[in-house]
Amino acid sequence: MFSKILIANRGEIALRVIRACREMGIKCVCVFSEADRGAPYLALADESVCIGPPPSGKSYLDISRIMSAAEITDVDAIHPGYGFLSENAHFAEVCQSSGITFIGPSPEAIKLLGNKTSARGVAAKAGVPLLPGVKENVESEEAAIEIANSIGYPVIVKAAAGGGGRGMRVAHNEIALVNGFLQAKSEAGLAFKDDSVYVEKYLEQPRHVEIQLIADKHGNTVYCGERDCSLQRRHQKLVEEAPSPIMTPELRKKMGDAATKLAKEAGYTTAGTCEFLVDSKGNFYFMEVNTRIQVEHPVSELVTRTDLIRAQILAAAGEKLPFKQSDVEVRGHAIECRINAEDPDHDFRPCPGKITRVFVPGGPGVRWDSHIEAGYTIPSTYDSMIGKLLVFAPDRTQAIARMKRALTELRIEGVKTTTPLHLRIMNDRRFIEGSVHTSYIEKELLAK
Ligand code: MV4
Repeated sequence: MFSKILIANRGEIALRVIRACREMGIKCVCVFSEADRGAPYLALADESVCIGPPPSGKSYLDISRIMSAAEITDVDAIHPGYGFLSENAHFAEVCQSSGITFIGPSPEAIKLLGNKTSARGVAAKAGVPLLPGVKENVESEEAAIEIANSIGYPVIVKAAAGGGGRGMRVAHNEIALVNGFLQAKSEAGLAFKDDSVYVEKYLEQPRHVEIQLIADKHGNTVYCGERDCSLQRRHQKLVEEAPSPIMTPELRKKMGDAATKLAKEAGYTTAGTCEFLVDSKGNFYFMEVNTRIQVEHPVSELVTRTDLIRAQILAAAGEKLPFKQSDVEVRGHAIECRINAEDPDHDFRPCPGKITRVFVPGGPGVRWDSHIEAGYTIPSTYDSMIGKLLVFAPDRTQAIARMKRALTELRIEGVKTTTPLHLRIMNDRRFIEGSVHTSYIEKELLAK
């Protein structure tokens, strides 16, 4: 097992990894930028090292600064958290060649699954359902039109190197397709330095359901149920829950087996997520693979009674998974609300600044994953998520009641937060019914 891990991240996920390390008896080093100097979570690490100025390009995204900190502190492994360098194959390679374990999949698996076109190839080989479309990238407007004519409109043009909704265009007819094709291509070229795009059937009002995977280096791959992340705004998730309100044991097994096969086909190890779009009839289609631990992993931890960060570290260290598929049972219901320092009344503009007062909810079935405290100043340099409020209850109805209670207890003063919007969602008829889709927040709830 590792004796010391460097955490190449900040905020709540850095704290989540510190907590896992402490419980596992592993020492940990936290790197920080000038903007995070003095942040309270740093005191909980065994060591902390300043790696540069606030801009992430000169700190949390600077591979040479992080590797220097790793060498100075003599760590065995690096945990990348989410965002920043977590899905950077080059960083995973640098770690490998420096003799430091990257706590994540191999550089080859990151590359293979990071590109949507090659990931679709892996999915096809593993027999995972794909939306109608073609296997290869689409090179011309004429080729795009030909595909659209054969699969029928609407279609979607997606950047092969994309993710999180960038470089995407929906087309309901030929004119929109030609424009969308050129726009997606130029957006992708600028954003990812790779302008390849592909075309597939556009699914209207789908749900976003993702399968949590964990795999060791001995060929054991296990899925830990699913999360429903349909409630998003501009591709930023707001609320996640497990199980999905539309799930049945049969569908879970089908989706879980499909994701497991895909992971095995890719030689995947450690923690990852296979994302699917699900239509109103319960048909599911491969969307993409996230080769990192995700923000919303705690909802899966709660319903499967696992510690995914611990399992991820064990797997990276070459140990066998501490559980097998038959040990993983989905029980109860978990909901997560992302608490962002944003003003929902002013187009969700970020509200960095000093938090003057905090009251953290507690009581039965409440979990608060956050690095904030009263007196903490939220830097303006990074994302605005300041905490994740989670509840766990025997069923969905009780989980919603518990979340309403916890949101009412939560007090964060000094900055605006998304808490009132979450209360509105918890009281929304369509959310309560479980009948939302991926455009619900933008097209319906916020449009009201
Ligand atoms: C789609 C889709 C409908 N049909 N693909 C958005 C993020 C990117 N990973 C893929 N996305 C979508 N792909 C087909 N063929 C709808 C979306 C989509 C979406 C998906 C999940 C969660 C929120 C979303 C919001 C808008 C569009």
